Amino acid sequence: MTFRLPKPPSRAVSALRPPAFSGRLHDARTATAVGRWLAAAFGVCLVTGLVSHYLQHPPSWLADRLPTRPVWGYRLTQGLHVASGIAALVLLLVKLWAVYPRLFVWPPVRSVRHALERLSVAVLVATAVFEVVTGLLNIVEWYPWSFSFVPAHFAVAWAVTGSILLHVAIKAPEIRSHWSRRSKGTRALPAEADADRRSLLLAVGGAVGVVTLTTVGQSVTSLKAFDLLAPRHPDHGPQGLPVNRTAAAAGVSAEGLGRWRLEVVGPRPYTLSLDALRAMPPARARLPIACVEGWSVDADWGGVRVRDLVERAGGRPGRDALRVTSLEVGGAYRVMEMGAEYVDDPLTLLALTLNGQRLSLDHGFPARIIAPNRPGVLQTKWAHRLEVL
Ligand SMILES: Nc1nc2c(c(=O)[nH]1)N[C@H]1C(S)=C(S)[C@@H](COP(=O)(O)O)O[C@H]1N2
Ligand SMILES: [Mo]
Repeated sequence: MTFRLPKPPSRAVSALRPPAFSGRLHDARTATAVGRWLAAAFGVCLVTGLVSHYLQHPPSWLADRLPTRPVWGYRLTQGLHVASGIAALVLLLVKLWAVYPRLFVWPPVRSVRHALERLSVAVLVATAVFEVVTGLLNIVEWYPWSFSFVPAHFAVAWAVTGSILLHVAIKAPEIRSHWSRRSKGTRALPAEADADRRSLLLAVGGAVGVVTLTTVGQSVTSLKAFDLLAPRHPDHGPQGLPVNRTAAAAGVSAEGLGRWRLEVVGPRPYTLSLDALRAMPPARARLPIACVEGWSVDADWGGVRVRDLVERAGGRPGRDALRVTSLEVGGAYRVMEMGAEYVDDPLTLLALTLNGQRLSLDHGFPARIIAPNRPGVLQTKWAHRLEVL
């Protein structure tokens, strides 16, 4: 591959001329080959991102009808979301490298149509980079910006989707002629570059494979030995489980917990001490914590069925929703609501133990919520008040 500098300008105007690119891989066939994998990664990201969004913020008609099975559903979709997002990062860099010489097309604008096309590509690049970069920084919990991650990432997802669809529509003739094993039609390309292209695509596939293998162990625990690059390791944390927000960060301290009482508000409100709660009919469940940031781990939880607590307060499991409030002082996850389907599920617990031990303070002592097929952010720790709605 060669990169030729522009010839010395003979006249003033040619000083403005762009560099000449003679690299054989900066062509439409490479762009198509990488682009379709990138589009597939973005497609998986969109679908799994929507699942995550609607599990967290269901519209009212869906609020009491979310599926609580399979219990590992969110673990799968969110694991895919983060893995496909990480793969998209690699693919996006290669795609941008393949097409960047087009930044220098001359003249920069040929017609109104051409100007609009270039504008649509600018929007596509900006929104795609925004999604991948904000997603990546979110999984390492670094927020070097002032906007709120979730609404921004959600809104821009639609802008990327629209830009991709528009781009595919505009480029449809080129995509079609370079899709199959040999480029066809009037824009057929010389075959010499094919060997180089095969090497490039092999390297890209290898890079995606390595990046995936060294991060996916954060959610696919059978591959945890290879989890070298992900921000979390499934085993690292108290009681064999990572912690996103510690008790200290949430402003919850061990002092004062001696006076802790569970308050249950409903037609027949009551309060329970921790000992009284421990004396209730015990229940167990093996369920994952599946964090929106992509890590997830299965654990054995023991405690009391939320259904039993609601029934005792005169609530109607299967009909009534529930609001759970944490001891946490501030924070976006202090108050959580769950629909009737989760309240009713026998696997939804107010957990008191984790893997056979009393919950540690960082995992939500004295009591936390654990429910099947729910995003980790809704598995409220340090619960102290349940309100039947
Ligand atoms: N009160 C409260 N509960 C919370 C959180 C929080 O910030 N505050 N974080 C949630 C998030 S994002 C996750 S992934 C799980 C993690 O639970 P763990 O720390 O026990 O592993 O707790 C959830 N429960
Ligand atoms: Mo989380």
